[in-house]
Amino acid sequence: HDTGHDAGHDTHEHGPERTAEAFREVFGHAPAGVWAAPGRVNLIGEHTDYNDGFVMPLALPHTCLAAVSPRSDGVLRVHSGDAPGGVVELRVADLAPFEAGGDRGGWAAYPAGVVWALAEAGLLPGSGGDRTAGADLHFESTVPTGAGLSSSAALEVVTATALNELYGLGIAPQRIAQLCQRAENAFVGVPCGIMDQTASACCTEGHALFLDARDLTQRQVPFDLAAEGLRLLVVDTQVKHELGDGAYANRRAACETAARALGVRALRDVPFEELDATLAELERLGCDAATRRRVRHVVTEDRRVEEVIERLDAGDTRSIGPVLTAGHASCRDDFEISCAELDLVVETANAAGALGARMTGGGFGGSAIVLVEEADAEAVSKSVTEAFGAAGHRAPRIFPAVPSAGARRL
Ligand code: GAF
Repeated sequence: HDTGHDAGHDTHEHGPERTAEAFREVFGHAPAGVWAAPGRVNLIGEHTDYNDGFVMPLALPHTCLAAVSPRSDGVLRVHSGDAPGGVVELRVADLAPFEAGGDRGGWAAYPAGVVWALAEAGLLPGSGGDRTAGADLHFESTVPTGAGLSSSAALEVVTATALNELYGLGIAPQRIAQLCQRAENAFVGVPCGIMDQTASACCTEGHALFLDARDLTQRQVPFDLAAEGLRLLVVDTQVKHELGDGAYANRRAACETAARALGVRALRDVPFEELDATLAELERLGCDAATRRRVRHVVTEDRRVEEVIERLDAGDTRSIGPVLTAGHASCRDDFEISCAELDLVVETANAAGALGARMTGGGFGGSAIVLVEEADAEAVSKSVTEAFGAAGHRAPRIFPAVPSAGARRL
């Protein structure tokens, strides 16, 4: 199912009943319920979240499902229908962050990290001293992995959402996202921002989510593409370049260094109108050219998010196309996080009549998004697939990004 024009495998073939049944087969008893949390694409606002800036993701119909039952013996048992290795059994009291540079423990580190973060925050029953809360969890995901579509955030958020409800913790969705980010930063050891977890926890059907990553205020922005005869395609290049992980931390460090040099809390505090003066000041301060390009990306990208919102608010959805493409150029030339495959998607799609296109997510492979007239979707997809063939790349997976619901019980 991983070549050509893929339908996207957004629906779990046998639904929550199948996931519950698989849970029963693995653990020998029925789950208390089944929860879902989606993957995401980001419409605009890349590498702005950890600069306290703006992002605008939307949830995909692709979800991670979790069948879950609580335990009262402090034991955590996790099992994945998508990964080999059987049941991983851990004691909640023994959970500890992985050593820097060490083995991150594979997929199980994500749900384990969430349980650790809940315990660390004193939210798990018994987590004060005698930790008694535990859980059995079985996961099945349709979020493509390694495709920059936030399969890990979906895994984290579905875990937190299920435990929140099972233990009656009363944690609001945005706080769930923060706990999941804490798990990923401190337990798994990935220095991500807050966007992906927020998208998975807080998105709603038919909307893109505008998030201010500083004060965490949100706005659901109507984004009903079908009603306007438009389509947003996801093009999963199916490549993941090795330098990705280190480069993310490196870009983040460059942004933080520049903010410190400028004496601001984060690059969010550099007004777009003062960009040129700021870049000149950074040069005077001895800041290298690459770092100055990183700053230019972040400041112009925040402005592009505002521009996209203004255009959507004005009901002018088609006009966001060139803003998306400008965002790609900035990711490619200033932030330097694109790659040949992503550039090829954007160039080919635009040449074939798309309204705009850009890479989405962290970069160095993964996925691009393409905004097209519904009538042109087939032709544009075909052009991209053919261009990949001609360039000797593996065929991409192409499917529509239908703005879908955030985490929920099924
Ligand atoms: C990854 C991170 F997890 C996000 O926090 C964000 O920084 C994104 O890359 C880039 O916009 O998905």
